[in-house]
Amino acid sequence: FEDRAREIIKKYAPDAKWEFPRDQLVIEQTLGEGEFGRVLRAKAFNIGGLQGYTTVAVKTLKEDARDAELNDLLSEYQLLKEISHPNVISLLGVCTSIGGPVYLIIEYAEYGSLRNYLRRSRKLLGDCMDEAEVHYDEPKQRNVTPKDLLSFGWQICNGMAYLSDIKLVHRDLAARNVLLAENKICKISDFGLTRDVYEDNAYLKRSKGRVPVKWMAPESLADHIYTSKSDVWSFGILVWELVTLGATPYPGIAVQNLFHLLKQGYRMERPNNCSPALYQIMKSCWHLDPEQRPSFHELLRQWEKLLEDRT
Ligand code: ACK
Repeated sequence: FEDRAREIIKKYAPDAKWEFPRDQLVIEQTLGEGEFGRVLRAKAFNIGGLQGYTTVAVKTLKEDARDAELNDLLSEYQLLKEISHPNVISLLGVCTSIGGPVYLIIEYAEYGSLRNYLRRSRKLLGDCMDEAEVHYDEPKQRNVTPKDLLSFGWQICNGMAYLSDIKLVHRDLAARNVLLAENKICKISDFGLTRDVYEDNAYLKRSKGRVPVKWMAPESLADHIYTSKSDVWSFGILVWELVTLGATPYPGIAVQNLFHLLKQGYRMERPNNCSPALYQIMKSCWHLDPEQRPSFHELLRQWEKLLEDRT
């Protein structure tokens, strides 16, 4: 694998601008693991113009990863080099030199994935009604308000509007692929071609890789067509995840039946405590005809109206 890996790495011409010295990176712990990939927390010394040690996240491969996964990691690197937006995760550096594994160094998001954040806050809010009994691991986590949820939706929409402007189709927009950084800033992450599974079973195993069926537009399911309008469909599902504090979409429905149900016009109903205006936005993302769905820029305007109406 080492020799082949070198060949693959060479293809992605080393880019001195992004190369970071391995000896200035101190790995601290594993944040998450998939079948072939691993996300680590580390401290990087003098990275990206920042003085001293900065906490960063490092994406790398596990020992038994194959060429395909290395290709994916390096394609993600190529994509991230071109991207710069406050609501999209940013690349800080890369280690591709001989003498160690390939490391993709990205911004660290202190609250982790939005899905896990939402689910943690649900426990704090609902399951235990007696405040005194709640043990807060993370005091800053405490107050997730309806205003936060609206802010998350707006930020994600903002990041997606940028990605659609630069003609980048995400293909896997979901709360598990949005990270929450300091000051509750949403960062869209994990775009690329195929991706690894981390801890949840949202992906249906298929010969061509794994498919996040419940987030996918009908045209993606049927014909593998991916556009910014199929990302809009997934955004609608993500809004549903926000409102339900990280529930799994289409509860009780088997993924095998979903396509037919959608074709027949079935859509998820309005969740409890979701305003009719917000439900309207979600539903508009779930038009069978991609052309009829709003663009991310249109969604952004609608979202801003929603925010204005609240104040
Ligand atoms: O919810 P989590 O703790 O946040 O679990 C997942 C896990 O790694 C696998 O994806 C976490 N993770 C991924 N990227 C980052 C990052 N840039 N900063 C902090 N945590 C991250 C994610």
